Amino acid sequence: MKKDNFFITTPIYYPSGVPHMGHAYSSILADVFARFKRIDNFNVCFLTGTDEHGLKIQKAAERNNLEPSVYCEKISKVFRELTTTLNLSNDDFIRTTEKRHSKAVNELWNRLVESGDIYLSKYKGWYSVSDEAYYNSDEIVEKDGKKFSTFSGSQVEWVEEESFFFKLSSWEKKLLEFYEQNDKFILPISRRNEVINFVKSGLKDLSVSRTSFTWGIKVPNNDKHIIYVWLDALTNYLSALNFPNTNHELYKNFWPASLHVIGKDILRFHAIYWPAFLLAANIAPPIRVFSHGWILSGDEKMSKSKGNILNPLEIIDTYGIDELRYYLMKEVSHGSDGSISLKNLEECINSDLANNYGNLCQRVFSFIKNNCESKIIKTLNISYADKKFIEQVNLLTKNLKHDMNNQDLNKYIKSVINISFLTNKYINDEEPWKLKNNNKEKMNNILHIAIEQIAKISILLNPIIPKKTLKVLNALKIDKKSVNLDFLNKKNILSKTLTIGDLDILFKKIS
Ligand code: ME8
Repeated sequence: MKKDNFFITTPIYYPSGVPHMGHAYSSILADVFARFKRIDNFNVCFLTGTDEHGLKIQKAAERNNLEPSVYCEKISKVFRELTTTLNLSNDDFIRTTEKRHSKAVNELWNRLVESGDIYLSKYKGWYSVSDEAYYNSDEIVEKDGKKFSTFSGSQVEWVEEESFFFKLSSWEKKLLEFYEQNDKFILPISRRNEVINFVKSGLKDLSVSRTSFTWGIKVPNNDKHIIYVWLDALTNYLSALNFPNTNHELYKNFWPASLHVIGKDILRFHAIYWPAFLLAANIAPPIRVFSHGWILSGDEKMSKSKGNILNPLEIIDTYGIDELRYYLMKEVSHGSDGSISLKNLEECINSDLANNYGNLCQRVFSFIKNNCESKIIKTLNISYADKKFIEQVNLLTKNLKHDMNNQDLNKYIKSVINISFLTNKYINDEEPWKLKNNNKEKMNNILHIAIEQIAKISILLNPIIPKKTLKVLNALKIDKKSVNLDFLNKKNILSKTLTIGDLDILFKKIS
């Protein structure tokens, strides 16, 4: 059967400092969606990478006394290593300093020139190097003689220079029509409304080249101008698919992108500029932009400039990668901001992983090992209590695909962990240990029903905690190929006669 294609991306990261929890969060979130689509039998392409041009990076290189290319090589490697540390399943890692990328950017630029959407003029206004963004005067506040963006809090500087402009203003109406026709182009809905209101308030033409520095892609046939880093960076989503070779398999299979996962700070670029560039260049816009909130430390965005970073690497060393992945996905509400702390992390590991899912696996596996020589056979029909339990589980699995397909991961996790809770309860209520001497058949049945749920829960949690769930699935002799969602169509996963392997402690309780 031919699989449907799904192209999912993370933002490409600025290699301007060490990776922090915000980066980890954005990447893991996209990874969970990518892994889910794979077990839902989609042909997935998952892309991440580094955004290496522009003044921000040039300045970071200067601070480190390195040539920008040498600096980028070094820091991009750190981000590439992060993909392994976070156990990301990305299929590609793109760098905007690669040739395949500049080729695509050049082509996009030329198309915009040909369509008459680019003209030469002069930019006079505010610019934030830290955001690589232009701001209107009504988005600026003054504090201690310095100017800041009200949107991001970053310092801005006044810029006056010759610049090419993109006719963004002429795309206002078409963008509004596009949002109207594609009502799930921007999720969550609150962000969609924000974007629509911003566009309705009027769009100004966008400066898309700079002349005051050199680190970037040159405007074709013009050595003086460097292409605006956001026009450059956004194009990575196309260059990874071999654009402008639109006959290439990757491009044919995966464009338009199914899902760009991004933070709310870069929503304007993805939900306004990006579709406008693409529409102007006669390229289909992506299907969806999902904008997540910020990870906060206390009440503030976690960021290097604010010095309030929880280091993901240290947390992984102490608690484990699956533990961090689960915590970030469960605790941070994906549409809005979320505050994280070590205390909450430990509570979450104990309550959901150690006491709930981990305990369920451990108690059932060790019971079967100790009382049934690791072998169980299901012979009886299901009882009324079994039926009731299974119905409850089915109710909880009913909307799981829908939740994931709407990026409602919080709801998804809540349902799955509830199945684990119910399975623990089922065992408590059914008390298989009391049947050891007088009704082995019934005891086998109960254990089989419980372990079938463990298999289901492990598959459902696999996109979030891939390492630990694979341990359980291996012990159940479920091979990688069989880790998929086919069981949601009412199929049982395990055979009636079952021999299980050993399972070590999955999650240590933190005291
Ligand atoms: O924006 N909480 O790169 P970046 C949650 N190069 N997410 C956070 C965060 C926080 N505290 N801090 C950062 C860029 N992020 C551009 C992207 S794409 C064509 C170019 C998220 O390294 C942020 O929202 O500054 C963004 O989605 C991602 O990390 C990369 O941020």
